[in-house]
Amino acid sequence: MDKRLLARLALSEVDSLARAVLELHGFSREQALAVARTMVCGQRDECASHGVYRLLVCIATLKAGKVDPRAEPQVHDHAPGVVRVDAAGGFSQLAFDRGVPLLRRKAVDNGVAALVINRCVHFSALWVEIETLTDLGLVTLACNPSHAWVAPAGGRGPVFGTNPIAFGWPRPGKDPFVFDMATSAIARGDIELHRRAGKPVPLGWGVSADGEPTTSAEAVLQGAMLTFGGHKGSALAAMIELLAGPLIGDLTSAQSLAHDAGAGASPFHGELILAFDPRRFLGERYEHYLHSAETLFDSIEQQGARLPSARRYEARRRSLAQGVEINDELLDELNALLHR
Ligand code: NDP
Ligand code: PYC
Repeated sequence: MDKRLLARLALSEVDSLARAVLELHGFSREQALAVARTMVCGQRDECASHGVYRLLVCIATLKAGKVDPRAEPQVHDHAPGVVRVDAAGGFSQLAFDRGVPLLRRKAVDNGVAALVINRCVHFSALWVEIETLTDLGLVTLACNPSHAWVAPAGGRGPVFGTNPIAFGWPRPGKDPFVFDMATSAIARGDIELHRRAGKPVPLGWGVSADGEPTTSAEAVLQGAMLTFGGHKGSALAAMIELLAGPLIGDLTSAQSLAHDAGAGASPFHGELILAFDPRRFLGERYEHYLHSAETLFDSIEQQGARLPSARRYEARRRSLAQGVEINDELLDELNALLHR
């Protein structure tokens, strides 16, 4: 059992802490706001691997000289259905925020549109972006590579990133249907958290550097992670490398790791976000087919199965009412970042 002490903080306190650390270390106000928001959302929804723990990673990435804290993303109207945002070496969040208005216009005009983010440093959970777009009534799909940490099915050496893929479906009057998953058995952030807590990982998350199954978090971090679902996760991971790498003129996970050159910073690559406007697809049939979707969700829940993100939404309601817990050790490390 984890015996560490937990401190309870209001979400506003977590946000102030994250922004203060980022601004103190030289992030522009806009960058700090956008980056802090993702972490606070992660902590709020009890997604510890992408919560405020990531502040440590952000500052380590900055100190390694691998992110521009004052980057000004540039939005380009690339094609009738494509918005391209050059993140200019900054974190992905502000680039995403800057691209959303044009993406929305294009999706509404065309039915479908793509937002391509190039040259971003990336660490966030994708559902934060997905929910921004489902809130606008758009069906959304997003994916990106990371660093080459994951072995292909049948292999034993890292080729793929942890390559998340996320999908969102707006449900008027209800929380959206959202799934967001790494194509590795688990996000690398979770293995890092196991290592920090001195806890073993389940078999199946990864192999040691000599390709042997292991429950040691450290050995997996030094060796290779495994894909989820064997060859199926492996194929999806390869697809994400292609869609959010060469297709958008950006780096694969192997190239991102080479760019890192041992610095241990967050990955540097691109991201692809697709947005579909169901009203443009369906016209007068919109209400009818939205109802079909609700029938699908009902038939899942009526069996006692839960929808993806249901855990998150419950955590969110709890956190909004009661604040969030952060273990003392992490809180001390975060507070230490307030003294440069
Ligand atoms: P999980 O395996 O914990 O969850 C994946 C998805 O499955 C979630 O939507 C989750 O919903 C859902 N889910 C889990 N259990 C069930 C269940 N029993 N029934 C129905 N749905 C379920 O997450 P991962 O470890 O794969 O990924 C964690 C996060 O890491 C993601 O947000 C991802 O974006 C992020 N990530 C980011 C990367 C990056 O490069 N930026 C790289 C890799 C990961 P719920 O949350 O409600 O449990
Ligand atoms: O947890 O795998 C991960 C991850 C990679 C980049 C950001 N998160």
